[in-house]
Amino acid sequence: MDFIKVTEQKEPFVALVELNRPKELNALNRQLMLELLETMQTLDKNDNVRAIVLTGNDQAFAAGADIKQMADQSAIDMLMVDQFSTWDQIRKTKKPIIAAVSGFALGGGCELTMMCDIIIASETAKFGQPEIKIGTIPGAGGTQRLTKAVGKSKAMELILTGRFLSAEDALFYGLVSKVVPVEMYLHEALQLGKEIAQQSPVAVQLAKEAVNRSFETQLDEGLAFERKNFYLTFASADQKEGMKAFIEKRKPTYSGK
Ligand code: DAK
Repeated sequence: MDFIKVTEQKEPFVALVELNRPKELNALNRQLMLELLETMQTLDKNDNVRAIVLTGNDQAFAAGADIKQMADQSAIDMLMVDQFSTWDQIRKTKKPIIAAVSGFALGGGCELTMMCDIIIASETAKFGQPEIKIGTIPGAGGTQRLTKAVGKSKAMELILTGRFLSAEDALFYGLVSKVVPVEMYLHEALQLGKEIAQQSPVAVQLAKEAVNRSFETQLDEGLAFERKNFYLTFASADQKEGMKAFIEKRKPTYSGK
């Protein structure tokens, strides 16, 4: 792997995935996205990993898809080669992903943070969809996910002007769940990952699916989906262990079965 670094932290099972193309502000070229997809698919299958933290560096989470690689492409090239399908597949990762964001999270970088499940930001984080400034529009979910996260008026303002959203404003509008000093964002995200990793992996996966379903369905259908996943947790040893441990006043030990 040239552009992705993975570190597994044992007890309790959090994997740290770092985007590693610092000179280009982690611009997301094809190779990096393929490596990221392969990494996510491998971690998804690894029983020792129960939560994933995805980060860049203090200066940039990612400044977008690689403009130099895209500039001369034709619409038909993009349609037929379907090189962007990696983005859709990364979204299918079943384990929880926490984005730890500092510096630029722009264009595809911002869209990648929104494909994650939780965003923790440093005070220096800058979110934006500046594609309009280079004559195009968001292509990996920005018009949809940013609108759902911050509301229509703010999303329109950001997408039609290319302005950046500060960490403080991102918190105000509900795009991120916490803002901390730059020295702390990674630690904060890893701590959150550890807390999630202590829960039943079966329940975590079913809960993630159910929350995500709320973006795709009407309320009735979403509620029915949630109900089925709730019932399904009762087929797990973890649910039996969790409730038994509560009654016996001890900490549960989850097997992920
Ligand atoms: N692509 C390629 N290189 C980039 C880059 C990018 N997005 N962003 C930065 N770099 C490179 C710069 O070219 C420069 O390289 P050298 O010239 O030194 O070789 C180096 O990183 C440092 O950047 P700057 O010198 O520009 O640094 P500054 O601090 O002055 O400015 C900046 C930082 C982030 C404000 C600026 O670099 C910038 O505006 N970057 C571009 C931001 C942007 O427009 N992002 C959106 C790109 S379009 C899709 C999936 C994804 C997408 C579309 C479809 N499908 C699934 C269909 C995504 C599209 C996009 O993201």
